[in-house]
Amino acid sequence: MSDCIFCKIANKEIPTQAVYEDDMVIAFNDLEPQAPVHVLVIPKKHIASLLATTAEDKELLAHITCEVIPMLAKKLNIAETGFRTVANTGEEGGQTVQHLHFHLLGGRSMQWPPG
Ligand code: D5M
Repeated sequence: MSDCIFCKIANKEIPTQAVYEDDMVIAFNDLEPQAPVHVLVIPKKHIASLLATTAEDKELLAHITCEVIPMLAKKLNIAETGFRTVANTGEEGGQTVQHLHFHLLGGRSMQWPPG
């Protein structure tokens, strides 16, 4: 999508220091970090949110949740102490960027409920 900021990051129109990248995803530091570690993991393919995923995206979603996030948690030294993974969806879910993204937060004690 031409006006999507995360598509621009994924296709390098906006230069970004990637924390991790492969054919399917790119991960980079959040501009407004809410924890000492706050990384966003996004698919390179434009998907508006979790609601817009289809069966075709199963491999991509499994890659993000089962491989990339656990790998990054270990790489960023938050695996042992614990971390939080969040995918805000829709207006009341707090989604502000309409391109699917998983927040990976760690390095401090998290509270519940999240607010
Ligand atoms: O989260 C959207 C998140 O995206 C929010 O934490 C800020 C972050 N953001 C927005 N623009 C950028 C750029 N250019 N680089 C890095 N991070 C960015 P949401 O769950 O949609 O509220």
